[in-house]
Amino acid sequence: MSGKLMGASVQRREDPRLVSGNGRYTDDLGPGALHAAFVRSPHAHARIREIHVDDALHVEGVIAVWTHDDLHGASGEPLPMLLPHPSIENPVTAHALANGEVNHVGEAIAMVVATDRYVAEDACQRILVDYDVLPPVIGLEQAREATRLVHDTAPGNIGAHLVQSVGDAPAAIEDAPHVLELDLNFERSACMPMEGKAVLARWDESDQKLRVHSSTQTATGLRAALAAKLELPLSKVDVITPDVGGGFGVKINHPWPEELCVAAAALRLNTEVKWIEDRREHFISSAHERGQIQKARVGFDDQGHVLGLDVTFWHDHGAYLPYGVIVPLNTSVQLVGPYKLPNYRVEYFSLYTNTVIVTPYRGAGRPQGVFIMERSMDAIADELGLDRAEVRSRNFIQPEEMPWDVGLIFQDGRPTIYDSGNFPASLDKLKALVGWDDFENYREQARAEGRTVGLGIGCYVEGTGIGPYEGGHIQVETSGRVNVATGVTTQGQGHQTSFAQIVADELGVPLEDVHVTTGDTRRFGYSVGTFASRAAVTSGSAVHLAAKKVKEKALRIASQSLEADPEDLEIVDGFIRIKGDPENKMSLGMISVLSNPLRYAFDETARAATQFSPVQDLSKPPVPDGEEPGLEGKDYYSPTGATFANGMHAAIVETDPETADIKILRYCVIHDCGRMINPLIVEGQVHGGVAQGVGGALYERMVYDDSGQLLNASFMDFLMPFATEVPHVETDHLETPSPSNPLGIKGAGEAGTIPASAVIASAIEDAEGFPITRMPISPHELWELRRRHARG
Ligand code: MCN
Repeated sequence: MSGKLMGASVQRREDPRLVSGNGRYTDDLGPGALHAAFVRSPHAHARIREIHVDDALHVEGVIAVWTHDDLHGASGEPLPMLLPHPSIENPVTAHALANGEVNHVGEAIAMVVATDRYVAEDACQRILVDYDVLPPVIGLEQAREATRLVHDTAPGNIGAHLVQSVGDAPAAIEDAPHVLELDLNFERSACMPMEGKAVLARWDESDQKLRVHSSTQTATGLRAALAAKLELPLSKVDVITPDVGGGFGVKINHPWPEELCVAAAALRLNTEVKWIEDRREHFISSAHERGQIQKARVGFDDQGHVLGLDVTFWHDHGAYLPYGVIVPLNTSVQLVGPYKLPNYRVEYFSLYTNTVIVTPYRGAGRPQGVFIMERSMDAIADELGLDRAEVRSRNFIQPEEMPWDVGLIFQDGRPTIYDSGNFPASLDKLKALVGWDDFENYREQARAEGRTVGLGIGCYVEGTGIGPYEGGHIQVETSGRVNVATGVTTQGQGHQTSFAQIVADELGVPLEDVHVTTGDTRRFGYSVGTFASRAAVTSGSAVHLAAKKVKEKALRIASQSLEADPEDLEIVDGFIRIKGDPENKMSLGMISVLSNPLRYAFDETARAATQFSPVQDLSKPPVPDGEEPGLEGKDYYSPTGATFANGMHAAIVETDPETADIKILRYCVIHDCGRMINPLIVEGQVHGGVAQGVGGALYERMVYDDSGQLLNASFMDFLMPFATEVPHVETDHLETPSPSNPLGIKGAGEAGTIPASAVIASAIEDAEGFPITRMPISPHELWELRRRHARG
């Protein structure tokens, strides 16, 4: 690659359109569509005796009312388990519409299709459901007690259970000179994309085809699920993602009940139906995450080397288990971070509760795991009176020890092998950036001014870029326009810019000539989707490989036309020319013309191309024998394992002595995602991630009462950080390229979120002088902790 654009901080090309109100989201489409609304359970746990729909059917404008019994064939069966795993002992998934029982407030029971949403909502009010209300299981304490069960088929409320180990942690801890026990809990929270879930489905009777627009993160997955559930051939379903206002994990499809019901309605009613999730629905019927009770025992020597770590945690996965165990698996495997753990044992229980289901939310279990590891490091340092950065550094895996086998199985079923990273160098950079060695002076100064400040630190390693594959297709039009298609979807990550940079570099064309399409099954049918910070590694590599193919083909054709060896050719500014003879050149558009069997002189490029093939010979195009028509190429990239991005964060906080208000004064990030395609985009990703991490540390939690009602299901009550609460993020990079993919990339999309809670807890603890063991922490809770601590 010429490297001109790879690594350049190009402004995101999609932004002018999006920030000037010209984005097109699912709700902007289908102006004449019918609208769906859903009747949802007001109870956390109940049997359904009867559903009376007659009144609703008489409301003017109502076209259809469906309950479970109206979902025929496969669509009436339970929704699939997206990611099965051997640790799943008692799998239970929901039906699209409740089948005789409900297991959380908000579970869909009936669907109304009407001429507009108002009518549909009004009709929902006319549907009467008779319930036998059952006592619910709310929160992990009740789930663990298991005096009540969410599902009779899941004894102990256990969905999944796993023990993983390296060495012999209990024995190592037994023999260790120092042992600490820590409780390190995380409350339930959720990501809150600006746009909720959204689906618009249209059945085309003439083509016998279903076209679905969706704000999904996994277009091909949704297509496959809908085809299977609606018993249609795959080729009769198209899924298109228009602009999407954020996903953060909650828009990975299994499919969602509403998507299936709306698509089924479009098909059966031979029409177009739309459903746009409202905010309350997003709170009570989408997905949450983070809720875990975690216990750790750590044994260490006098120098602070960890000799053994034994962790048990309980994960709250809600009422059903459609997404498998990605979240607890990530906690258990990735809490190891940048450290050598000779003896490590982890056991998790993934438990059912009568609350909203869980999907992986940005970071996906890693923030909880990093909280365990990093709080342990701080506790060790405090116990031994050592510097907290020094303790970390004594336990680091060294760069020359890469690749490093952690000894555990990763979520993709392969061994967890760190491919690259230089943790000591990252720590040095972080210490310099935050002014680690000067902090005690700063603390003294602040103290003299009556201010209490603290410095916190957190490190993490994150497996990114998992397989099994992604692909890329590139086609050069005769005009020279380069069309790139890849199957991953985009929710705001800037793929239209970063993938265009990769292709433009490889083909030697201006960035403006390259146009990227994502998330449209009509353009690219084989894909896994956007999650787990995987698109840059997988799709990025695939479009790079496809561009290489196109370039090689272009050089072969140009070599014949220019009568020169391919090695003597170069591509500069979209023209292939003979090295040292810049006048002897042809554009990629001209090559595209030559490689088209029917090449009439429609336009300037085509006419210009005829100089290389003056005789119109319809029997054979003027390209080397065996070349397929068209200047295009397709390739796939299949990683051999995850690539491990990593980073270190530090924060300085100030806590108010009176009100216990917590203010982040500085937030510093050293980030290693290998070679950066676009540092500006990476920094944007890191900043957005830190904002979500700050939310998780200080504000965001789901508050359920004992009956399973979510008490803060609106933005009036669910606190998120405003721009005023998100600190300026000071970012610096360390690029240790991944040896496992052609461009040396590691993922970046979740990095900012992962260590934020650990770092902020570390800083508050440093300011206050007592342990912070639970996230999030509000000023009120800090104030209570102070009182408790003062009392001893
Ligand atoms: N990138 C880069 N150089 C690298 C790595 C990445 O320039 N070495 C760029 C990529 O080209 C891409 C962006 O950074 O433009 C993110 O790439 P990657 O880390 O591969 O993440 P994905 O594209 O797979 O996106 C998924 C990731 C996840 S898992 C969540 S959750 C998340 C996130 O992205 N959700 C987001 N970032 C988000 N950003 C927005 N605006 N909205 C969301 O919903």
